[in-house]
Amino acid sequence: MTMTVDNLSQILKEKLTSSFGKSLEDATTKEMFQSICLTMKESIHANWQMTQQTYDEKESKQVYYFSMEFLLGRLVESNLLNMGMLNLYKETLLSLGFDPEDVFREEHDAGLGNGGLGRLAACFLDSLASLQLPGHGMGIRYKYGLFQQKVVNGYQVELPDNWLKDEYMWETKRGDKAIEVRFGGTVETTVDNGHLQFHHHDYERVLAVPYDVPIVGFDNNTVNTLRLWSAESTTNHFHFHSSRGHDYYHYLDYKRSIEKISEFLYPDDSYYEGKILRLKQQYFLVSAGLQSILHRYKKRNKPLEQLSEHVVIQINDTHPTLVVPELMRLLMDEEKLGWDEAWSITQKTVAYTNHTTLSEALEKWPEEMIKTLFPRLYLIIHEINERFCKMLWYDYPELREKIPEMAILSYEQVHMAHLSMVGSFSINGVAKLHTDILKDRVMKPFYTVFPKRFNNKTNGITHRRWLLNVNPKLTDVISQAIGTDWIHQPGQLTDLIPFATDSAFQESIAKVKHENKVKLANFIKKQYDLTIDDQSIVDVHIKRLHGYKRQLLNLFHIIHLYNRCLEDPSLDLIPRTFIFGAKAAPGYSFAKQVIKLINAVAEKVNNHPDISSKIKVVFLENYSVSLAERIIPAADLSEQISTASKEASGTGNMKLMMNGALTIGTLDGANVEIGELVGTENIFTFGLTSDEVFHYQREGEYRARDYYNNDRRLRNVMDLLVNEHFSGDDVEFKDIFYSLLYNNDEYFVLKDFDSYIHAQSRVQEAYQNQSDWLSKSIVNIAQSGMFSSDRTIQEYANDIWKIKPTTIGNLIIK
Ligand code: NBG
Repeated sequence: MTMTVDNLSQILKEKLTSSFGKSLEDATTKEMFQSICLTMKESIHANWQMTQQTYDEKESKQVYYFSMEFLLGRLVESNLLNMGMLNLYKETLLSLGFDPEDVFREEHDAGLGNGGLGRLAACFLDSLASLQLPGHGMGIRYKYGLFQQKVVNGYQVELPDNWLKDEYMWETKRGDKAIEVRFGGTVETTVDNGHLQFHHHDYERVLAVPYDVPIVGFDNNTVNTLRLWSAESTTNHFHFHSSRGHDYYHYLDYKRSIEKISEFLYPDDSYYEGKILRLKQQYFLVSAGLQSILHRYKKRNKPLEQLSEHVVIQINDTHPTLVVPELMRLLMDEEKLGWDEAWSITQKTVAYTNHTTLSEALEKWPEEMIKTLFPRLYLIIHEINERFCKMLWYDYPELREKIPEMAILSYEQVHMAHLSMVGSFSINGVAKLHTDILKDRVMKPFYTVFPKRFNNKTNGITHRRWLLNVNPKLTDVISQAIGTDWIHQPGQLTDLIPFATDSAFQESIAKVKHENKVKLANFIKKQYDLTIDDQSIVDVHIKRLHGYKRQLLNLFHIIHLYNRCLEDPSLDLIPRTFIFGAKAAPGYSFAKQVIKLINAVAEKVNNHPDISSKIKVVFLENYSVSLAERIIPAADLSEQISTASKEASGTGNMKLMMNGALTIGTLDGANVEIGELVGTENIFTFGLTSDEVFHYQREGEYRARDYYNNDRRLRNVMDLLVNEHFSGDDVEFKDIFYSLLYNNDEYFVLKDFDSYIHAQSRVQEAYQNQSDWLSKSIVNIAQSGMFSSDRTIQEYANDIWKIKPTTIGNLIIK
């Protein structure tokens, strides 16, 4: 039966009555939203069950993607799209008198991630299901996701993200699958029949309860699982002594201490904060996840020796590194395997993805902390380290002096990246340049020892969400030109190349971009009562706020333009709207000052009688997946201006390109590959190369002060930071000023300023020739298929995971 608007209307009306006792006329948008989800879940859950059953019957090899972050955003539209029902639902809602956008916005973003790393995990889940691959997520069900950002008086203020306030419609609690995770205690060693036995005593028990979220594949019946663990307590293990009245309060304290484990997401992006609670979260995910995997595997009645033929565990950065010692523990202490067998299984099952080379992001946990929290794992890590160092000593005499820097345990710290590399069969970076930097520099000695383990998997984004969902008009224009095959095979977007110079096609692309700009302008007007010019160049810098991402460099260009306008009021500038969206980690004061500075500059520029018609600066608060979805379709220019070598890949660069924005960027991360594909004439590259950055860092011959002294434009920009121009006093921005002049500008903002200003003039020049600009934009869209996460996931599947699609039978009742 094919569903029609009439059928669906009927179903939704019945749902409103049966679930909320409401008629259509009385229903709120929230109730309508919930009714939609309940209706969708009927077919999703049927396919979900079918998928799991098929995987078991066919004994398909399963991938588990362990990640501390899954930045899902909203799921309603993407699920409807993947189910092939988006248009039907939209039409039905309209016919029932509801605005589909309002209804969909009732869903609270699932913000269980900080930025690129978490959003990548979410894109990967979408691609796994869409490629019919048996791959699932393992994560934490944080009660509070990434904080909500408010801007008050130009400053960032953080508010808790209470995303579970209303029921989360997509999750299903699986109380029957709860698992015990143990913390602390002591380990007693005994010898039994010549074998060492380890007995764990006096530990604290935490109950890990899984909440499963279905991951719906595109136009197939596959529904995979994202399993999110929640820490709960039970009264079972708490000793109530009825004679003492304080027990009840003790119990409440105990309960709170346990629930804290999954209470909130740490708000740091590319930064490691050595907090005990964070380490507990990591082990909580790892132990619960592994136990549930082994439990399921055992139902297949296969020997543990074959685990790696049935299961592969991909760890998303080093956060879940404890899978290595924890799997060893489970195999040895619970399953009674010997060290060598357990080690061979572990090494063949675990694969590691590195997402950063920034030293401040590399996890190094104090040995003492590990020893106290996980006494048994500590012994195992110790043994792994001993064996690894011995192996180096005997097999790699040329590396002997490097042993201290390669060891897993050194200087009383546990080096998580080292443990990951030693304990896994695959080590991958996330863009070509990044992988080369790992091999040639950051992980060089490990590359010497394990050359075959290293490989590259350039990141990707799901084109379903980031093109089909967010930009339906562009999707239609593309399909009218080249048909719809590209939707299943995004690589075929290259069929658009001949259309780059087709004036009719250019016109339709221009029309879509303009409509998207109008939509964004309306949003900004409504939200901030600020008028932006829908004919202006929309210049977008959206990502976490971080020194290396150089929002400051962008701002210096803006201030420079402002200065030029002040000097020459008749200056010919194509109007530009500079849009920023960025959250700063709450403890990162430099980043917070930059936010204040952006807002201070915005205040000045937007209120200047002559300049505000040429330049507008907008800081959109609470940057999130949903906000990105509003901004990206309207963008003309994509700011990807990190200090070369610092951005492992970037994924916003791919989303913006796919929506027709041109990149202004350094030769960093995946920008390099974008540039190779579109050609130098279709991207604005500038600045130091990564080799040059390494050179200056090594030789120490960069003197930021010289650039300040010798470049009048820079001086004119920077002096405004400390002379009360943008703030009531001269100290507000002095830390920024000092970091550049006295701390020698760690991120080479001053060094790259001139080259950036030139690249920006090239942008303005290029935009003047609209036909030319549109042709560049079309080439970018045409080449973006390479950055679909379907391509990335296919590479993981072929090269690392060795898995094939499993077709799920047709059961869906549409
Ligand atoms: C981030 C990098 C980005 C990259 C994403 C996804 C961390 C630790 N790393 O450049 O900074 O795109 O990972 O790979 O968050």
